[in-house]
Amino acid sequence: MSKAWSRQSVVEKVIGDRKAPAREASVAFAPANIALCKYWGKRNEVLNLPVTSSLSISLGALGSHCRLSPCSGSDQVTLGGETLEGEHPFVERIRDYLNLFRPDPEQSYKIEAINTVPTAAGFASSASGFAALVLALDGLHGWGLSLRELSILARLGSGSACRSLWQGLVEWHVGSATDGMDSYGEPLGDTWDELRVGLLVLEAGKKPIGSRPAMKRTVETSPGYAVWPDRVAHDLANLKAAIAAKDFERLGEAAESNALAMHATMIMAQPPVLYWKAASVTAMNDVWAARRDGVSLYFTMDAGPNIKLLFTAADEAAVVERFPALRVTAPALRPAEEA
Ligand code: 2P0
Repeated sequence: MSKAWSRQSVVEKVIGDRKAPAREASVAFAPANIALCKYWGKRNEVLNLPVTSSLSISLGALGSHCRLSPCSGSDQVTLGGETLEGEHPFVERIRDYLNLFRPDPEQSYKIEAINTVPTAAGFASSASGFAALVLALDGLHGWGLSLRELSILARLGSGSACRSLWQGLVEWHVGSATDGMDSYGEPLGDTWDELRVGLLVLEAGKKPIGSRPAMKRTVETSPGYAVWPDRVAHDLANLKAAIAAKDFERLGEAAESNALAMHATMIMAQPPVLYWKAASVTAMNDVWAARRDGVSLYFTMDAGPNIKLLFTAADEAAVVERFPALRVTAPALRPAEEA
């Protein structure tokens, strides 16, 4: 039988015996990312190893800033300048993650995080948050790890965080190793300056179920999940071909269809998972109406009621006219190393 890897043993394998003295503080930023081909389902829940590969686009300046410094007593976490109580679920999740990295058990950290993604509106911040935290840890401890190694560590905090180490288009390779050493993000060489992502905030309330339990329930109970790996293989190939050819319609069709297929697997779970609100369905119909009117506009949707619009610079004015509240980002200008 193959060894069941713990997160701690993976961290030890990645960091090895790098032991530089901790610096006084370290700051880092990581962008949020939106998947064009979704990550939905794990083959290993401890290491956040996915059932399939996925492909995302990072959101430029929208993401998480993190300042990390050693402190005494217990860990201290501030978010947007406000101190979070020790029992806050976010603090518990960060503390649990930091336990993997403390040079000695007495070492505590002060984490000052600022999100520039609209978290209250249900846009994912765990991806950029864990990616920024792992970058800050690397800076604080002077490990000098590669972005690929940091991607593996970020995945242990939140799966989609492994795609947030880079700007631009990023593929998360599914991998097959039991320790997950071949399951990390990698930026595509391609850039696409004209691509735009619009964030459409429809509902700011709390979600009925978090994406982690929703994903698990889908894998365990949805008969629709059986078709998901084949759909991903098909959509991923289409997306890559579309990106290589700068064929926006092909990209939009593949991304929209992939998001709907993911939601179809959830709707077939028992009990069903339905994140859509009336406003979500209205927005989908508005997107399809725009397409009938000749605007090249597509949507994608994650584990929440909000919609992300995909279009190109050529249609930006027409899209904003139809969706005046849209927050537009130009996310894929160049790979992160050059940004
Ligand atoms: C994605 N989502 O590819 C998909 C689409 C939500 C819908 O990645 O349990 O917060 O921490 O690995 O990364 C959300 O899942 O889940 C997500 P964990 P994560 O963006």
